[in-house]
Amino acid sequence: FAGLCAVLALTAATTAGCGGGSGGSGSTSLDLITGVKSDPFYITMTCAAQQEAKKRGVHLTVNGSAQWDVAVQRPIIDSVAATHPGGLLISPVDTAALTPSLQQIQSAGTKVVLVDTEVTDTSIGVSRISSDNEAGGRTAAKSLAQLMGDKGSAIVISVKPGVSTTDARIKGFTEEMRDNHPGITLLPVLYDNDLPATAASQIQSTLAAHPDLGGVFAGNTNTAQGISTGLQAAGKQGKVKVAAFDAEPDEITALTNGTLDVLVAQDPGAIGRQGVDQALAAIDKKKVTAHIGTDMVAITKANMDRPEVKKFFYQA
Ligand code: T6T
Repeated sequence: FAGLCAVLALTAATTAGCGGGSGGSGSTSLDLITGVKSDPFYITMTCAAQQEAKKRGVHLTVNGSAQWDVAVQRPIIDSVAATHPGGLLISPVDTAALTPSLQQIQSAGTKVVLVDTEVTDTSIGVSRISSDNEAGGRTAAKSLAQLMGDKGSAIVISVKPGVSTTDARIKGFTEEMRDNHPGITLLPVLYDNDLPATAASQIQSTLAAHPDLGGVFAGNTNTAQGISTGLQAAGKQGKVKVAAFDAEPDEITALTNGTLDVLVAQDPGAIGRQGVDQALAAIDKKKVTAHIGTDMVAITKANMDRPEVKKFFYQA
């Protein structure tokens, strides 16, 4: 996945892969720390943020964790704090463990904007920008239930407990199934630590224990990739129905070949653009919006060629 934009984004100052330059020569400096730097969701967010920073004439430095891990992201936050940026856009990988580091950078004067993921402490951040993940989880449940004819057993595989976005997706999914699709039995949720190989082996062991498995909800990109691989290895692609979050290139391929059935795509570009705008509004003492919800769309094989749907495909 390490596309040109991602590679260049690591160097922060030069970002030609995203359309030329990370920012202007103004004195305002912003930082962006994403969840996982090689994830197409965050690549798409980063490129849009860089374009917006350039348009607004500010410098944006980009960082991201190598994997979904508090121990990897915390030192990045702490080293950015030492540079005293005007604003920090961050996707924290945990709802609680990073709060002390974020409190520290915020109390030193940096305007913090939470992009995509959030922390539970509501005193952190001048603005929070994300999809309505709970609603996305409900959409996934409705689509999956329909594909399963409202009967059979299904499983959720997701990243880790303590991630605001994916926890909200699981909540929306399980509540929708419980309240409106009683014919579907949910197996206990499994967590893959954002590792496709783990998701692949989890789906294969689930199939071995429950050969009647009818449906899967994949909580994000890496999970969906692992589930696709696992179902293909077990010869179950197309037989077990899958609803997944996100729309990165491998997921689009899997939708085309019938391994995945529904993708709940987000608009990471809008999250990145609005993140820059909200941070600058806070720095300039202008009106800041505390919560911004961005669009989502459910993509299927039937609608994936429409331009209004294609614009949600992520870049890599
Ligand atoms: O689903 C996105 C993001 O919204 C989530 O917080 C973490 O996983 C992704 O980056 C996709 O891999």
